[in-house]
Amino acid sequence: MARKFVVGGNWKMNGDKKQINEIIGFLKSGPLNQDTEVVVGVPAIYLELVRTCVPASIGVAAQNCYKVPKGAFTGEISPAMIKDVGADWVILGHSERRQIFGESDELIAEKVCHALESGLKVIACIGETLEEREAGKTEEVVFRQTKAIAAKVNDWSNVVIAYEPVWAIGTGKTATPQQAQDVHKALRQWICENIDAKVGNSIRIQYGGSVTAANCKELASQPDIDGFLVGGASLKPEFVNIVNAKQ
Ligand code: G2H
Repeated sequence: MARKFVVGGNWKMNGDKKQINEIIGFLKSGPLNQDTEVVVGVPAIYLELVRTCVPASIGVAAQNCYKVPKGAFTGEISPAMIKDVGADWVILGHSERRQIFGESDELIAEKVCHALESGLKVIACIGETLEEREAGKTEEVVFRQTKAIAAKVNDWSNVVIAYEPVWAIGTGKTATPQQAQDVHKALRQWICENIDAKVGNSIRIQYGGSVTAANCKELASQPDIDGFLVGGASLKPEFVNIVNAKQ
């Protein structure tokens, strides 16, 4: 079965009610390609507001959650809470969580496992740093990050992987379509060989890292790129063009 193109907007720690209204405005005007699944990753405090205002066809994601349902974890939110306010996705393992907040492969895997068990869909982010790429370790790193998740997760049907090379995030330096395709293809093959061929062929792998209206079409034409996770450009009307990138 063909993999449905999926485009996520990761707003990160951006937006206030005024800006969110503007974003909702261009999402509603679209038009958005009906064959593409769209998800917006929203700061936790605005999840309920956004869920109430965006069309039901657009998924709403938290940008993080903890690995247990409730308890003495000051400042954290649980998948149960995300579901309680009507959101249905969570982005986990973003490189900013890994690098700034020190999240390990193991913690991310535990979060992915608990989020899935709680009924959320997960965008699980992986990707190498510039140092790792230059040392020829790109595949080793993305396979290791995926393997950590595979150690805890059996059912991958509600998982989307976002391959986001850290050197391309927010830097304006996009991976070339060929660089991205090479990693996506190698990762799919690794999943086929090490997890399950059915999972490898059906799992959607997004590319993330400085995706814009200007570079999205060529990236979208690559056979193993099944969508995008978009940061900066998801706050602007050009996000509509990125949603519509797949021809
Ligand atoms: C990568 C991406 C969204 P940007 O972090 O996850 O951000 O498009 O700003 O590079």
